[in-house]
Amino acid sequence: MTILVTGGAGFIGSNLVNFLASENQVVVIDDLSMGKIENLDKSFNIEFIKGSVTDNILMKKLLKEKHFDYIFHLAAIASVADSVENPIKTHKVNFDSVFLLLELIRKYQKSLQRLVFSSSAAVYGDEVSLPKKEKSVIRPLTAYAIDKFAAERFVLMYSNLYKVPTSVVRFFNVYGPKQNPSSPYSGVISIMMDCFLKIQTNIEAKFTLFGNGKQSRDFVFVEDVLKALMLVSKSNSAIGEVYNVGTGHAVTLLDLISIIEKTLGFKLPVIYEDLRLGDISESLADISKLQTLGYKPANTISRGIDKYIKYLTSSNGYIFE
Ligand code: UD2
Repeated sequence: MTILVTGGAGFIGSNLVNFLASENQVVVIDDLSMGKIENLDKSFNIEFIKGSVTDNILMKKLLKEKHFDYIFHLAAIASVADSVENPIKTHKVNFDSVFLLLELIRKYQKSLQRLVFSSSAAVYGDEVSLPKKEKSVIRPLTAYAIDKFAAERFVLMYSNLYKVPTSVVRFFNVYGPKQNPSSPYSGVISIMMDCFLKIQTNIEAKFTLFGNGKQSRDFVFVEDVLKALMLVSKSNSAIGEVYNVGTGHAVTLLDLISIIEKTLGFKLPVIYEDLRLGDISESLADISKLQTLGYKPANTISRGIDKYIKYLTSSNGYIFE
């Protein structure tokens, strides 16, 4: 198979690309704004193109010249805070690129088996009912969430009106190897792990906890996310459908810290600060729809943390199960 992964040098993208490259030809497009070329395995099956999904000329050339069996659109400005600061800039990446891709697929990719668009639990906003089902109230509160939801609707519309085979996944809090901890809005587990690595190498570091730590999230290990992506992309019944990707279990940040401390055998130094503006207190996915495709998350939070620590402390890289 020939597979295009946009944002393929980023966190979820690179894990997906390395996994797919064992048996497929994978083309990666990434502008390396957040991703890193080092995230990608050295493989003859991976072709890397440095460029932006917002570059109409580049995207047209790519979609016109190559034929893809599957496309995973993972390129995005992932930081909600960036979308609040720069809504026009983030709109170009998080919405316009999706629209452009859909049009190019409609014109040039007649044999595409699936486009999987990655959306986010952010579309649910601050509506309090839990767990979130795909049919729960949508209340997107930021440019990021509105762009994701609008793009979702276009992706589904192209399936309904033009018979482009598409599916949408809504990621909850994904964590695991290759997540970049460089921004304060990076995934909280990557920031904790960065702290841990510094302490291990005798660099002073403290973890800043926003709020009292009782807020909870549905943290899903990237390996389970890859399984979800495979199931959604391969299943005919997933065409024109939206799926939550989580575990169906939530943990509080305080519980998370004690799980990490137990695994590491030492305390994480914590500084408490005020809750972030707009922070939601609880998030939890209802994954029953994804389960109908055969999804079964294999990693509890303890197991995922354990694997993540093994990855960080091993020089041999990480082999997915
Ligand atoms: C996640 C998504 C975001 C959006 C949102 C929708 C990630 C990385 N972000 O934001 O894109 O979809 O869900 O609801 O998946 N925290 C700390 N210290 C830190 C960093 C974070 O205490 O150094 C707290 C933070 O205030 C929050 C929790 O940890 O209560 C999780 O933060 P996050 O940034 O990992 O993810 P979240 O749920 O805010």
